[in-house]
Amino acid sequence: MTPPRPSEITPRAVYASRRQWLVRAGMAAAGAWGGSLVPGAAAAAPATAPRPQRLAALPAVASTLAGARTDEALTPYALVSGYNNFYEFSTDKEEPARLAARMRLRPWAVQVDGLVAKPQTLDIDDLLRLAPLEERIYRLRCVEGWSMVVPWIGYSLSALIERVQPLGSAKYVEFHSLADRETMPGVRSSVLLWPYVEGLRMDEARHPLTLLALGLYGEVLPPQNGAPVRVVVPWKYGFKSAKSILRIRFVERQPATAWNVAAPHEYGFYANVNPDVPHPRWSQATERRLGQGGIFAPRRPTLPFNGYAEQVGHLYAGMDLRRFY
Ligand SMILES: Nc1nc2c(c(=O)[nH]1)N[C@H]1C(S)=C(S)[C@@H](COP(=O)(O)O)O[C@H]1N2
Ligand SMILES: [Mo]
Repeated sequence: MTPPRPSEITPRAVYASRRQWLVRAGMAAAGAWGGSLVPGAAAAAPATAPRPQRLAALPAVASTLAGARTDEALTPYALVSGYNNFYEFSTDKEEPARLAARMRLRPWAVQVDGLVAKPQTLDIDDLLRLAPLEERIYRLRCVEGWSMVVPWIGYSLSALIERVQPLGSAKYVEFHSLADRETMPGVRSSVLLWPYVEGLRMDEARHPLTLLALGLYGEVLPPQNGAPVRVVVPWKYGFKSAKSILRIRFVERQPATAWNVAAPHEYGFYANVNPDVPHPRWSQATERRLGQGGIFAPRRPTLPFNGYAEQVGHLYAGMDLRRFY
């Protein structure tokens, strides 16, 4: 008998109880869910009710990395998976949850190439086996002024980077998302150039907090959150965290990234969360935490580097963060 491939392992009984605990812990701390906050999401089941459909369980150990835990309340699963930015499907927040169900997630392979000694193509089973899966609770701050707290599952992108052995000439990493006209209606619109491309400087990509995410809340990623594999860069605005990645390319020059190309004066390449640098059309000084208190709840102050300054501030020593926004 051959051992099951990692993607086939679904020890539900073991993990379900833990997941329920996670959900309950989040809800208890979050208090009553402000249904008025996200009108469309109100149609979805509240996070306390059992979800009719469970995704495959993805066991992980709690990360011990500095910055990967928080006492803050988790954003309820219903909001994490019901209020999404995924422009390949729609510019609406509630539609991706419905439309992304059409995505074809298998087979899926990520091409890792460019300036590396060992270019390779890794399928999802390869990625699930590449390093031990950790649960990391990160804040995600959208440039639009809302934030959430998510128990992601994955491992440091650096594990994959070590595997392909970048050449000295590799200074940046590019992430290319799926752009499938058959299943993604938004790709027919010209709101962005497709595929969605994001990028990081090499030291940012290698920082241990930069997560290659394969799941959340104890399960594989819901399609609308960027299944089957995405990055999560917690100190940057959410748009840096590219979803549904097909290619990771190591390059010499700073990549042309989707939002930077679409509106260079509004969205910089670095996109570090910075309360002192307003977006040209609105302040970035405060944010609204999804699921907490509705639209009348006081906004909370946004922290430099989204609260991860201690871990990542040194990456930008000497840089003018008003110029490199
Ligand atoms: N491919 C792709 N990646 C993407 C986006 C997108 O539209 N397409 N939206 C970004 C933005 S603006 C945010 S805030 C986060 C939202 O992630 P979530 O839906 O899991 O909360 O995904 C980012 N990654
Ligand atoms: Mo965003």
